[in-house]
Amino acid sequence: MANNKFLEQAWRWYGPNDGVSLQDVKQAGATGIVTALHHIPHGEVWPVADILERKELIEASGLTWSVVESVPVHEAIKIGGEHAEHYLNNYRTSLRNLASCGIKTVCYNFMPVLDWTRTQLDLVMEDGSKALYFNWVDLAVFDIFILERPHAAESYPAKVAEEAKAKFATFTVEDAKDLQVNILMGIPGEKDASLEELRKSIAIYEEIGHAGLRENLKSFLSAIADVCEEEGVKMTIHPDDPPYPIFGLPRVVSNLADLQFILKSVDKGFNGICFCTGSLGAGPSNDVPAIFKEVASRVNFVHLRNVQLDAAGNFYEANHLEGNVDMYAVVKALVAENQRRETPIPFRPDHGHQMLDDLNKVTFPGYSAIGRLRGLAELRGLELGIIRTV
Ligand code: CS2
Ligand code: MN
Repeated sequence: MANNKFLEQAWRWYGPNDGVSLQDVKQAGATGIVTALHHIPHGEVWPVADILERKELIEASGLTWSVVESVPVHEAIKIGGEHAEHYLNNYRTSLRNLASCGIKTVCYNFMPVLDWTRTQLDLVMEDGSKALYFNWVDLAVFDIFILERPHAAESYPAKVAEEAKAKFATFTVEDAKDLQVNILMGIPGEKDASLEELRKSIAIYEEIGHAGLRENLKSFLSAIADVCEEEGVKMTIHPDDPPYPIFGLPRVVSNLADLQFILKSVDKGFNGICFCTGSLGAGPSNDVPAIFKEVASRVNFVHLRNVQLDAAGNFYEANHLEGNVDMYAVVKALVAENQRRETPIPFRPDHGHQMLDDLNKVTFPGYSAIGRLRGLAELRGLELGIIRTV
């Protein structure tokens, strides 16, 4: 059979407060909107009226709300225990409400306390554009000297701990503040974590550990299974970013073994994956195209992004077709999977460089318009090339 089905091109939009308008999104050529009701505190029910209002706004621009990213999983669910039940019920209600409005693909993550973590948000590239960056020494500076986590220094290679000590000695108060802000930064429009909250959570998760967090993820999936099956909701879990433990917090969505464990733990179609190439690609031993092929049938949403790693495991976010992830191989496998689907798989350019006119604007880190527009344009060209030549 000839390849003739195209992926759905999507774009993350943070809602009416996003500096990138829906018209901008149309000009970028995307048709699907990925958004969330960021104004609703984590764990509260998403009311039908709010969902419909957002949906109508999107549709009035001729676009479609194709994926919710994310319905956040409240910390009480991740840590389990007495308050989990209440938030599980709320989550179920939010899913039902979304489904009743026809919105049925939902992204979420199961990272303790922090969403993605970077140490610098404006690393200057050779061409003058700016990228997000993760550096182990900076992470250790924060962990050992700002967060002051007990025994933190022992969890780093001696060389990293030494360099962190030397680096912190040169830090001004402002440097320390900037690093803290970068590391604790949350999703735009949502609240950032605080040092105190992070310290408390670290102690709680120490008790829970890797096995406990896996168990709590399984309980979450089991609790929403009937709602998802009845309503036709597809859940897509986003990988850990970066895909290894930081600050001693457990990670359960970091590699192929984790993904396979999750899919098997509740082995039903609703339990799927948001395949984020940049998050998985930051793991030095993750072969991203190979992982995709193993789990392809359960991938219902895709983030395409690239990372450039160095020998120490530090990484910056590279242009979409550059870096360590073989994007050609990923998109080729994705195109093949998409031919087997009735509805196109949505993908979005996940982050882009701050570049051109966006350098003069205040933008959400990773989510300026022009860098993502470049990424989307390159990716759709790659897809077309693959489709026309295979
Ligand atoms: C996103 C994540 O910007 C990003 O890196 O991919 O923040 C993602 O939205 C969440 O982890 C999914 O819950
Ligand atoms: Mn992602």
